[in-house]
Amino acid sequence: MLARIDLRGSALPGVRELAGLLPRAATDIDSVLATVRPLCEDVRVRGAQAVREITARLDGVDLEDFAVPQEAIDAALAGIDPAVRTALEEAIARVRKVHADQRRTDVTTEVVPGGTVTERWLPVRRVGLYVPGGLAPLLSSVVMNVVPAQIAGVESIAVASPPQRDHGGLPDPGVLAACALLGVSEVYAVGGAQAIAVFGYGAGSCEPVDMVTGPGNVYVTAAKRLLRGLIGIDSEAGPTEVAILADETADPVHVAADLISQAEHDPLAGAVLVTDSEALADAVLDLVPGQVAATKHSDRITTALDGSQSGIVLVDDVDAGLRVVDAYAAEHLEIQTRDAREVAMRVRNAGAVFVGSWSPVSLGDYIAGSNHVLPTGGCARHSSGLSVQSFLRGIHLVEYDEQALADVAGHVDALAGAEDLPAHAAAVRVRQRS
Ligand code: HSO
Ligand code: ZN
Repeated sequence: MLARIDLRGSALPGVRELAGLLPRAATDIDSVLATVRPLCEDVRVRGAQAVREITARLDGVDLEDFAVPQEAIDAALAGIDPAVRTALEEAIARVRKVHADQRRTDVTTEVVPGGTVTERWLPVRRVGLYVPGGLAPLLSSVVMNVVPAQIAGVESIAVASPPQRDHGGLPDPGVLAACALLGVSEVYAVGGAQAIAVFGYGAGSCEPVDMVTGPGNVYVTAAKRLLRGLIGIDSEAGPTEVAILADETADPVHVAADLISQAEHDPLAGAVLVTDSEALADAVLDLVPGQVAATKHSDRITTALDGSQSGIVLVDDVDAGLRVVDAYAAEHLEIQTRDAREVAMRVRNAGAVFVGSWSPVSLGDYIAGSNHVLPTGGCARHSSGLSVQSFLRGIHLVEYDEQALADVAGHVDALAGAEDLPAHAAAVRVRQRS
């Protein structure tokens, strides 16, 4: 349970080498491409009939039409536990509040008198949002995908989620209820790689989309990789992970609970504690077995915590800990140290940072207002979580008048000459009055 990795006593290696020493799941998307490619191709060629056959084979349900009727969406909302409905409404309100502040305004820059460049921000027209079924029906993921798309101004939003055998082949009722609360009425009962193919190529009543977002298993991710280019994707999501940077001021009960909460997602989930306190490491190791035994999904949690993607990393001090968590670039990073905010402000790489004792990851998963679709597998070194920006494209509008063009023609000549592209220069020169 939670292997120890001791990095104390000598200088830490460089970032890449350090990252290699840290526990992390290796997901091999390439190995499933060979399975996923013919499946996507089948959906492209045979459309709805292929979807029906694949769904029967993989999900064990035979659906004449994988489009979810509006009555089923309405019924799911009517049947939802009132406490869940109220919580979802509050989550939607908070996520909307944060994401509303991400709106971009068009900016015009006067480069020279008579020469301007305007950056316009335009939404993607149509997006497909994937909501996994799998080990848990992530109704909160509906909120995290739909809200930023709506605020960006996406005009057409479709949701796909796997059909559930025990719900008459419909997606999970909580997922449908969340769609209803968000005003999304185009929902498909299709999961896995075939869902991404339906979005990419169109099938049945589902028109092709321009972009797909949302996490999924390795098959979903492989399909996103295959169709990228034809459609935009948010990211290739891997198993979820949390890193906690903690010192001796952290409460080991909290630390253990937070490691376990992410491990609950997936046997491949990663939970990593980075600490300069041997006493904290020992206390957490003492507490984890009891907390795991007391919770429902102890089997997959145990697998995740035992796995080579989880562990406790001992470092000399918080500065060294910061180097470690930056090298790891966690999807979720908790800072449970003295002066947590000051430490958090020094973090460079993380999908989201949870500061101090009262901001656990699961708060952000549901209702902090932040987005929970975040870069995994070290992608936080170069990518951001899902946001309004994810659904916008910036388009430059270039507007020069005759004089402004004439003033810069000599520079175009010089650069076009250097690139041996004289026709480029000529396109400016023919406009000049001699
Ligand atoms: N921790 C997950 C999101 C989630 N948790 C949804 C519960 N429901 C990935 O960020
Ligand atoms: Zn979670």
